[in-house]
Amino acid sequence: MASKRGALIVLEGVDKAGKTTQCQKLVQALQQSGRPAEMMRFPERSTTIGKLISSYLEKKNDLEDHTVHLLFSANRWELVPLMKKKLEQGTTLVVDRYAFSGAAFTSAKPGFCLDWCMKPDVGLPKPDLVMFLQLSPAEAALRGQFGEERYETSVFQKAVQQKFEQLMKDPSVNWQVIDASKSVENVHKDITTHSLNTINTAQTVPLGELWK
Ligand code: ADP
Ligand code: 2DT
Repeated sequence: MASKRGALIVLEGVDKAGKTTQCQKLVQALQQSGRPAEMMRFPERSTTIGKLISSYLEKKNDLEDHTVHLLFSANRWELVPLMKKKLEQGTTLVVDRYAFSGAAFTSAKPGFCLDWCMKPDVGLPKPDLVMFLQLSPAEAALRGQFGEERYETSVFQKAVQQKFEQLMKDPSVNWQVIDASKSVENVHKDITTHSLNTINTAQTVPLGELWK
């Protein structure tokens, strides 16, 4: 019998919602309970494409908006073979941002529509679960100042939040909204419950294709 595949689990949300904190805690909890799991993040800044994106985000270079959008997508596509291999080997992948951030951030810029922004990511491995960490701008502000990178302003983050809300209306994606205003431990409990259910069901269904 073929071995059981891992689940593709994505955490999304606006800046400071707790995505990185929760991805790390989830991977640790899964590993401690004997389930193979690894964390990934997008953008993955270590590749050649990722380095271009990183210097754009750090405002060290300027890139035309369509171009950088396609680079973010290419940065996901270049990791697809590795993702598929790990999933097939039974490793659950916990991913900090994915195509949803791609579509939400670019479509929050003037002159872009959500539909165009989704197109380059059509056919990517479809997450078995996407958890959206919901946090109001006021609560996010309590978690500290915005950093120095591109997009880190409250006006832009509000526009991004609205785009995420549009994306969450799509019933072809398994969205779960998580109340990210709770304590780190309580958010972790909610995320773990959803993830364990997903890991069990993913074993019996093939990996899907996103937005197809
Ligand atoms: P993101 O990856 O979504 O930007 P982080 O995980 O980096 O968010 O967390 C942003 C900041 O908020 C960090 O200082 C982190 O320690 C803090 N934080 C994360 N989760 C919570 C929580 N549930 N309650 C309070 N502070 C939190
Ligand atoms: P962090 O590394 O702090 O998550 O910031 N982004 C991300 C896009 O504009 N498009 C994408 O496809 C992705 C994955 C979100 C990364 C910043 O890059 C934005 C914040």
